[in-house]
Amino acid sequence: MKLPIIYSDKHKLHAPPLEIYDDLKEEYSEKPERIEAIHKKLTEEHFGEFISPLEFPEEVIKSMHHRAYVDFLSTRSRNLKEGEVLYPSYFITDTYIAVTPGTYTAAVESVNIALTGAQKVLNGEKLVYSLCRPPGHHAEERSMGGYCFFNNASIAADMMSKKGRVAILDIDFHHGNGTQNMFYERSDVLYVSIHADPALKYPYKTGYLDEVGKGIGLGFNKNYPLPLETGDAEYLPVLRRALQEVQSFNPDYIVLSAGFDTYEKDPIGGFKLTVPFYEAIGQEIKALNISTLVVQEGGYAVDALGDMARNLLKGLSFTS
Ligand code: Q9C
Ligand code: ZN
Repeated sequence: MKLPIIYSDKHKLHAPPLEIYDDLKEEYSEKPERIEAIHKKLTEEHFGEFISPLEFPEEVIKSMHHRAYVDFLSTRSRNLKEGEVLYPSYFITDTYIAVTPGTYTAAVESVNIALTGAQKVLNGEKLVYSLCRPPGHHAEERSMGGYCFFNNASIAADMMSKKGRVAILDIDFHHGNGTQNMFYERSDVLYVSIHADPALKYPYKTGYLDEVGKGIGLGFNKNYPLPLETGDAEYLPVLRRALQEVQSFNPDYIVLSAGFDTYEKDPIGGFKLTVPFYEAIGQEIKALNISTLVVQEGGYAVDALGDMARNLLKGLSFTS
């Protein structure tokens, strides 16, 4: 049985030229080539079967995002003329992110990719890869940020939570502030994240050890902030502890927010993980023997993304 990989080329509609950072304009790191590099590698290696996403009603997005934010993004994006770029000042948590005429369509498609994957896992697939772009884990209920518009993994996890217990494991280099916030006061979805110390790296405001959930959600949020320069050897025991946390929650499903910006040569990261190590990460997760939806988040070293994705999936695969 081939690994289902949910993919659409509509992400190319979102390709802002520049991001603004501390008053500097630089190339937009979150570019279409990222997903195309992964698509190309997995195609060449006949790794998995590419499947187009289904369409889901906008109301599903509005079940996790405030409708005023969704409507704002929809209107502002679609009212732009070709070639226009908007740097919004509302419903946003930082200065990097840019909106183009195709942004809303691409962001909705990214959610559809996650939801199509979620549905397949609910229907009994043990492993599905949702090749989402734009990424999602920095998107909060009423704000975009960190290259993210809608929180693909959270919307998928919420849908899956109606059928069973869901643990979200976030291994992107950055803390998933959006995902944490969305489930902070819930006990039916566990959020566990391993990421760079937010005192030093984006998103700065969240991702600290003492954020452990609130109210009924107390104890169902767990952060593992790590120092810069963290390598394979230091990462592995932390991953194992995080996975113990996941296992003791006894989930029916795992949603893996998979970022490859932990890679040693990532241009905006700061860890030192090597390309072969992503297979070990996959194997550790697979050892739990829990149905897993992999949702693509960050990762900006375009030339190595295909190899990292293949290695992670190889480690996660039950067949090979
Ligand atoms: N000039 C994700 O990985 N900082 N988002 C960029 C580069 C923003 C990353 C600074 C980091 C956001 C999904
Ligand atoms: Zn990231």
